[in-house]
Parts: sequence; C-alpha cells; structure tokens
Amino acid sequence: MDDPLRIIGDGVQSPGGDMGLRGNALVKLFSWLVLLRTFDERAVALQRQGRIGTYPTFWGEEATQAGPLLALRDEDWVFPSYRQNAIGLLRGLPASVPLAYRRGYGGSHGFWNPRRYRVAPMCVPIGTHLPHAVGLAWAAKLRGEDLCSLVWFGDGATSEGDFHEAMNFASVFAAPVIFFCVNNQWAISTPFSRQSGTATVAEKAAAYAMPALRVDGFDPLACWWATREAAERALAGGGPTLIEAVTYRLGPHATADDPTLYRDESEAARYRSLEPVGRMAAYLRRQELLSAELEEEIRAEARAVLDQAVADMESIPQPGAEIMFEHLYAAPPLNRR
Ligand SMILES: Cc1ncc(C[n+]2csc(CCOP(=O)(O)OP(=O)(O)O)c2C)c(N)n1
Ligand SMILES: [Mg+2]
Repeated sequence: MDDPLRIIGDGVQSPGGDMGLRGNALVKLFSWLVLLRTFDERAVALQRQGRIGTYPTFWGEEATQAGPLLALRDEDWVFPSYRQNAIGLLRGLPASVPLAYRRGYGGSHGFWNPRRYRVAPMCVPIGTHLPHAVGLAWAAKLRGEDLCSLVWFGDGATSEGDFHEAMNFASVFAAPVIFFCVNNQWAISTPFSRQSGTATVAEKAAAYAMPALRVDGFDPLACWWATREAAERALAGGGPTLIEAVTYRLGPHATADDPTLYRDESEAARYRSLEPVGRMAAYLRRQELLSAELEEEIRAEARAVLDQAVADMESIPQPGAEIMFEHLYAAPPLNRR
C-alpha cells in the first residue's frame, strides 16, 4: 500500500497543484474546522462541569469531518457515528441540539429531523449504519435521483459483519455510496494491529472489487480531495469507494475513558503537531488567505455560536420520566387494551 495522500505538508502545499479548492472555499473549510473544534472543546468542558453526560470527543479528527462534507452537495446524505456528533452544525443544525442530546433530552430538543439536513441519526452501535447508507444510495439509484451517500465509521467497525455486508451489497449493486473509514488506530483500548489481519483498511476494498483511496486524516484538503473523487465517481454511475483516512486518536475514547491505562501516551504526543486546525491555519497564512484579524473573527464567531447554544440548551426545562416512552407507542400505553 502507498503512503497516505497528503496535500498540506508542514504548512506547505505539496507538488500537484491546488486540486481545485481555493480562495474563499479554503477559508470556509477553516471556519468549519474551527466550529467543530470549538464545539468539541466546549462539550468536554460542559461534561467536566456536570452539565452534560459522557461525551465522545473528536479533538484532532475535524479534518475527517469538515473535508468530506465540503466535498458533498447539500442533497447528498451523510451517516455519522457518535464520533461525528456535531456534523449537523455544518448543515445549519443549531448546536444546542447535539448538546441537548448529551444532556439526555429527547424529542426535538435532542434529535433532529434527518430529512431536513440530510444527516441521518447518529449511530452508537458500531457499524449498523453502514447498510443504511448503502440502502439509501441504492434506493436513490433505483429512483433515478442524483445523489450519493457517505458513511463515517472507525477502524473497529471493520470487524463487524455489517461492514462486510454493506461493502458487498454496495459493490454488487454499484450503489453511489462512499465508505469513509476514520482509522484513528484505536477502538477504545484495542489497537488496529489486534483488529485487522491486513495492515491497512484500504486494501480490504479489493475483496469487493471496489476502488480505495488512502489519505492523511489530519489533512483537510486530502480528505476533501478523496471525497470529491469518490462522489464524482458515484454520481457518474461508477459505484462505491472506500476511503481510509489515516489518523490517530489524540484524546481519550470518550470523557469516561482513561487511555493511560492501556497505551503509551508519548505516541499520541508525537502525532499532536499534525492536528488539523493549526495545520490549516498555517497553510492559509502561507497562502496569505488568513490574517490575524480574520482568524480572530472566525474564532469569535464560533465562540458566539457555542455561547448561544449552551444558553439555549440550559433554558430547556428538564423533561420528566415520561420522555422514555415518547415515540414508543402510537397511543399512550394505558389507553391500549
Ligand atoms: C455493536 C457494538 N459493539 C460494541 C460497542 C461498544 N463500543 C463503543 S465504541 C467502540 C469502539 C469503536 O472503535 P472504532 O470503530 O475504531 O471507532 P472510534 O471510537 O475509534 O471512533 C466499541 C467497541 C458498540 N457501541 N456497538
Ligand atoms: Mg477507531
């Protein structure tokens, strides 16, 4: 397997041109990275203060989320795992909604209408949303609708039957779906070497006669580029693609986890300088697209979004126990015979 594709190296674009993204689009990508980062940091702080429950942080994985989303069109569907818990923000979802979910609120406070944002409900059971993404893409193809779907999942999910079933079905029916594997090298305490017989995720695509791309998951441009390639192929009738974004889980699995119990944290420290927000900022500064003022403006805007979201979340009255039964029965249980 080749080394993962990297477009931004040490704040400099590698040879090969700009690959199609320039000017304002680059600044927009940076502002998305900052919004995700701001959400993630605020969520961790809120959890530590007891204001929300357990939270799966994605600090360092922002490139694997903002890059692919920018490569899609609004009509394309995305299927997040718990790790892409704030992805809806990039499609206009109020930040109070994913925060309220973490506070245990149901109904429209903690959930969104998937059709409105074309963002499927966040999936916590590992891998179960891969067949959903394939099904949606296949249905769109049968109906002659011009759209594709993208599903995010981790390295651990590749051990699930759902992954293999989804890959096979997508291949056989040439469904317009993008499998976006965020290989952060850990599934809670299980390292990738104990997860997979192959050295990479990308090479598994060969068993399904599917093209694969392997990119640096800390590089937002590489993640954007690979998704663009895959989406163009999918929309042209070329079927599915497997993308492996190679990264490293820089933080704990979630706020309830202590990685010092099972891994050498000096390894995480070695990857830390690759984190995408600083890397993208350095890249934009070199391109003279990001002044100190513009950067502060973007960061201040993200802080304001989160300030408002926290105020909104905390102004929602705490629901009662009856919320457990919402959407469970067509009629309240006591009225049933
Ligand atoms: C079907 C299923 N089995 C086990 C779990 C418990 N679990 C939660 S997260 C996780 C690790 C998943 O790792 P990976 O797919 O690499 O995603 P990451 O957490 O690294 O983003 C496991 C085993 C689960 N949520 N669902
Ligand atoms: Mg993982």
